[in-house]
Amino acid sequence: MPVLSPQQVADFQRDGYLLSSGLLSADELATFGPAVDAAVASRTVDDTRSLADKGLYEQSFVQCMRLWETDSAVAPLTFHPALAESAAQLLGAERVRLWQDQALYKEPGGRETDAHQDATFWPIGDTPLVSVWIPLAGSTFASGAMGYVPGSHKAGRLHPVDLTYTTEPYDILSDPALGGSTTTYVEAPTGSVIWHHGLTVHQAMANTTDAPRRVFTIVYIADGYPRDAAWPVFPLDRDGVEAGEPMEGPGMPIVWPREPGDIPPVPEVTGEQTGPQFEVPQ
Ligand SMILES: O=C(O)CCC(=O)C(=O)O
Repeated sequence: MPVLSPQQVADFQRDGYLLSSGLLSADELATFGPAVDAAVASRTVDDTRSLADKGLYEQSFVQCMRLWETDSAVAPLTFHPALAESAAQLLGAERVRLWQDQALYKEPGGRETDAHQDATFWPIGDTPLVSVWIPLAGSTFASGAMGYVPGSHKAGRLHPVDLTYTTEPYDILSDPALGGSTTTYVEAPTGSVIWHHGLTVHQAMANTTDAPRRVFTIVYIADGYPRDAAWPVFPLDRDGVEAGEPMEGPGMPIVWPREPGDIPPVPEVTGEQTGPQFEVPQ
């Protein structure tokens, strides 16, 4: 019995995003929330900078990647069967691989997340890609809700946005391909998650509350697609995947189908990637 209904899949295909509930139980949230908190605290223990001392990218969120590789209490969330099966439905794929997991904690006072498309950061060509955005205690307009330009995934790959401000970021919301469409912001009640297509233009509001907006995301790709180009990207380079070769390896394990509780071995070289996630291809 598929997890998502045909109507939910159709809504996702039309809009490029989908709010869904019932995939994570209250007990699971009560277990995974503190597990992700602990992982983020451990990864950031040496970072004593105030928000004001950080660059614009880091003022949007604290980003801790590939937590499944270092934190065994988080790994069952990364390989959560109902999430992985839902990803397979939305990707229209029989087999699905993990691209990455990450915590995105927007600190109190954290600025907005600038509008962008995810897939343009990576040399994956037209490989189907979908993300699930899991607010561990819900999200509100005040805490940093996500927003999506409905239907923007149909515009194809637009110019990548330099979220790190190494160069002036592309104003993707003004791209003619979006036809003037604007962002729809979505609050996610506790227990719900939001899916977005790899080409959906999305952004997030600032966190005006005095508590962090605690989010975990999992990014999935359909299995069986080749690397499209040689420009550097951590998961492919670590697993020695050359342009034209299938994207597979210990850092990109199959998440669906997979037996419940079967967590793959951690890749030999562990830890966070060295560069920023949102590296703009040169
Ligand atoms: O959580 C945010 O502020 C941004 C999330 C995002 O861009 C993503 O999940 O692709």
